[in-house]
This record gives sequence, structure tokens and C-alpha cells, in this order.
Amino acid sequence: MSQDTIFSKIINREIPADIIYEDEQALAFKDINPQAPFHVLIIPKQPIATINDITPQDAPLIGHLYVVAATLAKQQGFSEKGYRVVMNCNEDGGQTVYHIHLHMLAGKQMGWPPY
Ligand code: IU
Repeated sequence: MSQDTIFSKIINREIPADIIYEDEQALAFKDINPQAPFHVLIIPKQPIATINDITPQDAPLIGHLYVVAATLAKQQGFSEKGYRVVMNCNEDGGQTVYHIHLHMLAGKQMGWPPY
């Protein structure tokens, strides 16, 4: 299932974003409302609305998003100190944009539980 969201416009360069990583399958850009010193969204170029819409065929793509997170952590120097990667689903999960995205947050001590 797919939906055209603002993230499709970012992928297509129809609206600006601070893009810090791109490859054939994924894009990472700075969150406009950062919740940590480093807060980026890692998204697949293929629009998938929510975690509920991920199919077994998408498994390599979803794994790839985490490979991108690890790559960025290394590039930005966060690998050792740590960081958080999270994906929200639907209303109770706090999802507001219906194109799946990993939030990658770093540069501060994270709290738990996350509410
Ligand atoms: P959520 O997990 O769906 O709530 O996350 C959506 C995020 O997208 C949220 O952190 C917003 O600040 C962010 N965002 C953005 O970076 N650029 C945009 O144009 C829009 C939302 I709309």
C-alpha cells in the first residue's frame, strides 16, 4: 500500500530538505523539528504507508534502512557513544507522516520509557 506524502515531494526534490544521504533505495534528511542535536529521518524511496503495510518482499529494503543508520552513525561519529533508531506506527505510535521512516536521534542521553 502506498500514499503520496510530503516525503515523496522531498524524494522528487519538489520541496527542499537538508538531505545528508542518498542511494538507489533510500534517502536521509534532517528532521525539521529536531528532538536531539542530531535527528534525521531515513526513508525508503518506495512509499510504504505504515509498518503494517510492510510485506516479506520488503524485508531487504527495511534491513537496508538500518544499514544506512549504521553508516550515518559511523560517518557522524556516534557509533561508540550510541544513538536511537525508532519507527512510529499509526496514531498511538505517534505517526504523523504516512510514509515509513526511521527516526535516528543522537548527540544526547536518551530517556526510557519514550513517553
Ligand atoms: P512521525 O513519526 O510520523 O511523527 O514523524 C514525522 C516526522 O517528520 C516529524 O519528526 C516531523 O518533524 C518530520 N517532518 C519533517 O522533517 N519534514 C516535513 O516536511 C514534515 C515532517 I510535514
